[in-house]
Amino acid sequence: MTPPETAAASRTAPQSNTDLLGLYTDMRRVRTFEERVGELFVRGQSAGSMLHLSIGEESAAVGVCSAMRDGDTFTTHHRGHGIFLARGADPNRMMAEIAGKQDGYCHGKGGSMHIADMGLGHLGANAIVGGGIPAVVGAGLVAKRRGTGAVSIAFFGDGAMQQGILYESMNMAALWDLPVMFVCINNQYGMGTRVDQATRATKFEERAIAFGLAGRAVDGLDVLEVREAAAELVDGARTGKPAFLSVDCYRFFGHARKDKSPYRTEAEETAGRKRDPVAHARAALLDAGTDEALLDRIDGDAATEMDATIDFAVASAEPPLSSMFLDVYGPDEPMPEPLATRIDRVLARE
Ligand SMILES: Cc1ncc(C[n+]2csc(CCOP(=O)(O)OP(=O)(O)O)c2C)c(N)n1
Ligand SMILES: [Mg+2]
Repeated sequence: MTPPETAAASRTAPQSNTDLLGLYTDMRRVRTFEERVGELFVRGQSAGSMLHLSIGEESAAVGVCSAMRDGDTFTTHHRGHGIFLARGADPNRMMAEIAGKQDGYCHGKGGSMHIADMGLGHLGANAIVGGGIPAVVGAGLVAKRRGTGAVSIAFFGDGAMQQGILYESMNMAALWDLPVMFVCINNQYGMGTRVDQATRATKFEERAIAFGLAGRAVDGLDVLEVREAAAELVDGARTGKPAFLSVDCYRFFGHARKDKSPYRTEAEETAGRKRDPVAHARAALLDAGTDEALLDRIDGDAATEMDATIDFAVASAEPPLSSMFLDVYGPDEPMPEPLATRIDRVLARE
């Protein structure tokens, strides 16, 4: 086995964690972060009421992101905290964003579902199902024309498999040989609709192959399997062979925090939650002789790190009202007149 990586090392360079211990560390950080997001919600400190946790889907985020490199870009769907974290996001700034605070990635104006950061290649989370997909085609076209060698990856859920924009995007990516990859995180549900109630054709990779892409499906229980397939497909995409990967997993909890999943049986949920990629990696590490105390330390480090994100987010200031229109319009757009000034002007006219 390769030498153990520390949690600190994984924070600065998560994409270099090719060994199972590194992948486990990153998955544990994602899991713990999401648990803390749930806590922030229960405390009434999150901005808005819609929070979508990626618990159960950590192997998709960490496995795929471990195959990306600096300069690559990506978009996510509404369940994208884990993906951004796996790409190296600062969890404090993420939690502050989810709390709608000034220190967040978008100064609290994006919130959970609209986090973006060009510095880390995050072109934006998107609350519209399939909405983030076409942006990676544009990013792939730019990368190809400029010869940057970058790949652009769209992460989305199984619900987006029924959206027309995906097929327009896959067609164009294939036609123009773009360095683009499409990653479907198939957590078996789109809100309360099970995937086999949404479509007859559940072998999603076959649809991508029909459009001329390299298409694979993997079991998200095993992060190494995800990583291996992702590495091969990302490498291919980098040389102009666009790709599609479907990662099979289970959404452990409701669609959003208020959804108690009345449409699922307890037996189904119990069986689904046994498909736990974090527990699976831990068991594999123990089987391979990894010291349990080391794993406990990794878990403890993640808990300490993510506990602190709540304190950070709560202590962060609200964005001032005067900043309402900042970062919202393009740099060349004229700033709209503040509402208060407009009201004063209208009242003064009467
Ligand atoms: C175009 C569009 N239609 C409907 C919705 C409402 N909606 C929000 S999330 C969601 C389900 C998405 O399921 P999936 O893509 O599988 O992602 P998951 O929530 O499972 O991660 C729906 C229908 C939306 N946001 N956008
Ligand atoms: Mg889904």
